[in-house]
Amino acid sequence: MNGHPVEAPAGANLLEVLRSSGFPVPSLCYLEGLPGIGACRLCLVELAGDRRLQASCATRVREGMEVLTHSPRVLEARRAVLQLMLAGHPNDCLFCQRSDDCDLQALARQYGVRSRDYETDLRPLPPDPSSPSIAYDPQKCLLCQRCVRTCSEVQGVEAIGLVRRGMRMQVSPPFGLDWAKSGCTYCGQCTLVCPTGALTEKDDVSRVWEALEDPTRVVVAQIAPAVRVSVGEAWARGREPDGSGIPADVSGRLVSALKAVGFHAVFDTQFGADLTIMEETHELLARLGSGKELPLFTSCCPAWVRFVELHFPDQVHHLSSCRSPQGMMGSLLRRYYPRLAGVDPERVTVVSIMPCTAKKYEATRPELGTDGRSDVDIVLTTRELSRLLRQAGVDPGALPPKPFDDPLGESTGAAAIFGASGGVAEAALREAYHLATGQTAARPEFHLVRGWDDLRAVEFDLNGTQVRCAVVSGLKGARRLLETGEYRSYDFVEVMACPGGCIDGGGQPRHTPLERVQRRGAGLDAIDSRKPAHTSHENETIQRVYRDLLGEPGSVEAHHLLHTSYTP
Ligand code: HC1
Ligand code: SF4
Repeated sequence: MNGHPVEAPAGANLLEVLRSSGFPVPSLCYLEGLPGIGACRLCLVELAGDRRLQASCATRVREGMEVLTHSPRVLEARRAVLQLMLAGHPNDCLFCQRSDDCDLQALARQYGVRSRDYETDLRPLPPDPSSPSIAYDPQKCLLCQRCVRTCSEVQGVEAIGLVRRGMRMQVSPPFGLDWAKSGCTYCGQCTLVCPTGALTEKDDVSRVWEALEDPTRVVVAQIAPAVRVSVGEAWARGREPDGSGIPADVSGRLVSALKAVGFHAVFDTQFGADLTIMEETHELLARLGSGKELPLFTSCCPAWVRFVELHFPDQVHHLSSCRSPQGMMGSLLRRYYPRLAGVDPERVTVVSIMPCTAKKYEATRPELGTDGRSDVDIVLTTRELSRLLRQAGVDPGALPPKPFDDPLGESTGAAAIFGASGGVAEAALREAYHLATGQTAARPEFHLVRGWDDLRAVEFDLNGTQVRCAVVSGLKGARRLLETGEYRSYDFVEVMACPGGCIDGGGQPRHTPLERVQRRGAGLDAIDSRKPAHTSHENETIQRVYRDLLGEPGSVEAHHLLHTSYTP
């Protein structure tokens, strides 16, 4: 490799071998873990004895091969490829959402492409604004197919593909359907891999500014579990408290920052997660008792709920009737918080800060509001939160932490782990054990449901009641579970649409290697360990809300405010 001897297993992917040998060959189409398809032509290399340059992502290593990764021919070819990509690309980088982290822009800079050498007409393709979560601008699309392959080969959803030919080729759902009418679940994994501004979260930052600037509005925020271990990556790197590389919990700094931006109060979605566990565990034990509608499917991931509704409508009765923690919090912020704070509920604007694009869609669903009205007004992803704070000129890393506002800011460790795959199941098992035995003991074996493979199945004995649990991470595994009928072997099934759970949600910072996703998960476990309580009923505010408002888990009022139903 460039004159250096390198050892690699025969048949290994050449691009991977080059990258791990210190030659970071560029690519805009390659996806780690999937076969290379040589679509973007940027990973071209020169092979001794071969007249043509070869795409390294689609080349296998063989004994004795001699590879040049930056010969004059290679560099000229890469510049030409970039020039051709830019020729058909809109010239609006200054205004593009990806302006600060566009892979195409970074490569143009790296290869010294400083002028537009070819002019062509832009492709006559309008954007698709139909999805409440994801925006697609075909003019910015390089047809690299990362999104298409992520949707089909990683997620098993197959909602999008390449359609038409020539200048009119674009990514689209089949039959010219809108994204909103397609099989897209809004998980947003496509927005994590898009190299340009073609696929992005729907940007709602300006709606937050409008609310903050309106003196009649009382603007309150809730922050999801997974955001506090990812958003600080930009400003907390190297400042982790114990040097372990485990991300610090930056929720206190976020509370300070949001207050500085103008939010009236900042609450914790983890309170909603504890409440979800109270309701969902009650529902699980009721279904186990009656033997009906088992298994119970978790319902806090809106992309999974939509996946079941669109792709397996005859299974919707398995979904828990519980709204998600975001939804339960929304309901309380509309009805309980105004009563405590003495404000007119009509004046409250609820903003959720989520690691997730699908939560935008969830907030618009009439089934997940109360009396036909949405309980969450605006959802910002982690990426939009960073933009909001940048626009405001607020540096959370420099602010002293503040606690969440009372009383909907209290949470147990069980709520923190919601953000990683298996966390909802582990939290529910802790509570179910308490309900079955009256004890609140640490049960380390419940941790067995956590992990990184796409399906984990574990059986537990809860005081004589056997509970067969399955935890699925990623929709590809979920499809397999439902298609094969394997789901019938379980009593309780947790599915999170994003591989690894919300810590690598579709609204999280991009370019995250698995190792950093795993550190985010370790960050949530560290929060769980530091909390004085690890089981949801130990949350004293939860007990107070049941006394003041709801009665008991599963009550009529709890159903009115915290549950929903889905129709096939
Ligand atoms: Fe999630 Fe959840 S864990 S779904 O990923 O149940 O988004 O973090 O907020 O609602 O709590 C997301 C995360 C989040 C909900 C909780
Ligand atoms: Fe959203 Fe989390 Fe579901 Fe991903 S796993 S779609 S981030 S709720």
